[in-house]
Amino acid sequence: MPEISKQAAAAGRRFDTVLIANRGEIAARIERACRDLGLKTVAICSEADRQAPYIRTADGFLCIGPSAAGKSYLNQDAILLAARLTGAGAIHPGYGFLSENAAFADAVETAGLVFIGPTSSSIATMGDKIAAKRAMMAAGVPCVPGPDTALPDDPDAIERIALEIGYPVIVKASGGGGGRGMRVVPEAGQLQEAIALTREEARKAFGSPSLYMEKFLEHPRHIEIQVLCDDHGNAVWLGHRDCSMQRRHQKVVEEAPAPGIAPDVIQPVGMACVEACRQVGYRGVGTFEFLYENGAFYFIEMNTRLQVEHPVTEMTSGLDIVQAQIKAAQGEVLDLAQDDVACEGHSFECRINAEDPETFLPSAGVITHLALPQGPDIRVDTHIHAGYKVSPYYDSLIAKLIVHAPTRAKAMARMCEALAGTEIEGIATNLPFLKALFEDHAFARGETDIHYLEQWLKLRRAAA
Ligand code: MV4
Repeated sequence: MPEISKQAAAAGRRFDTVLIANRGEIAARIERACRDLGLKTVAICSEADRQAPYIRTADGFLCIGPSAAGKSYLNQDAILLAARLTGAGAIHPGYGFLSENAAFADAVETAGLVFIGPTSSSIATMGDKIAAKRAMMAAGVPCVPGPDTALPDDPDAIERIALEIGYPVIVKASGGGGGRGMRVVPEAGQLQEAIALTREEARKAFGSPSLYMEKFLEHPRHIEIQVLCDDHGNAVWLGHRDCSMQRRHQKVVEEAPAPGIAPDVIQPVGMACVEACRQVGYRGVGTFEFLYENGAFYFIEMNTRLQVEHPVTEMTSGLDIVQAQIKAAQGEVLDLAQDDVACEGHSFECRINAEDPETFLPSAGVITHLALPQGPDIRVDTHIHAGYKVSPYYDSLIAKLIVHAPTRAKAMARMCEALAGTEIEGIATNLPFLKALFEDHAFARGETDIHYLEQWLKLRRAAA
């Protein structure tokens, strides 16, 4: 694009007020980033969230509907109307809710507002897992063995693809992701039934029967690469995170960097991610998810949103990822080259959930007593306070405890301190379980994979 029209395009993306289309800790986090950038904020809320602290501290707020998310945080028309009524020029979707909804991003831009995220077409491409894989293979990002095309209908042709990959294979819905719509096939005898079942599920859940097939990796770690891009072809990667500590596809502990990965192993993968961003014209922040097994990386999905665990990367990189995301949405040129990115030390994040530590059932109610840890290199991202009422309507994340230290061992010790300094009464939380996990020796040695936490919980239950 010639320089003049580039500037014109950028000018068209300026805004001075951001509507925050989310709730909880991330609404508070986004509000902070806007304030730091000198932008005004409009908070929206459901009836259940009227008393939340970030509602009071925003420059304006609007209650847009009842407690059920479907009638408030997922109500696109209500959010667009709220933006119009309050004069907001941009909408930040946070994570979850409408953050990866291509139709919403399109509706926001069609209404003449800025969607703080990538283009609707980037969201749609990455939401279609086959299209995403094809784009990644084209850019030289290492992918899991298997075709980057949809499975044919012919059972014999499907069988040949599985044989070529080699059992065990995994069948995934193109419209799925995050653990939804997939099935492991250990051997040929179970292939056709698995295809039929997954196809039907995909048709119902995602409105498309399109499936693809990959080699099933049995003991991988989940490692992801954070990228940051502008609208002018500039892109950088901000290091990597290990998110293997998860239960039922819900991450519990994240860390940066991923332990035990040599710089010369991760470096080409990071560069390939950056190249992929340039090729697809990606804008803003994004995350490339990989499985890592026996020293090799395999791309599985790209997340086109700001992620829950972005703080561990902020701690190691020293960058404010949310501010950078907003500036990219404004059409600003990235003020950072790859050589300027220097990740230092080690960071952990614990997700504190309002849930029963044994049964994991959500726990709602009033927080009667709260003490949060503080000190250098301890960060708490939260919206809760003593007297806050935890609602049963939304996910159970109530706070994120984040620490930073020069080494992984020191960061673990600091997290133990931070957990010891956290007191939450009135509702059940997973604090006892997080404390026990940070005493675990295999975790301390970095010897984990995506199945570790669930096995650890099983053993713990058996011992109790
Ligand atoms: C896989 C896999 C093994 N092999 N793909 C689950 C969530 C979705 N993002 C992809 N997932 C997986 N894909 C192949 N070829 C294992 C998983 C998987 C997983 C991945 C990341 C984190 C946790 C997980 C838990 C179970 C299964």
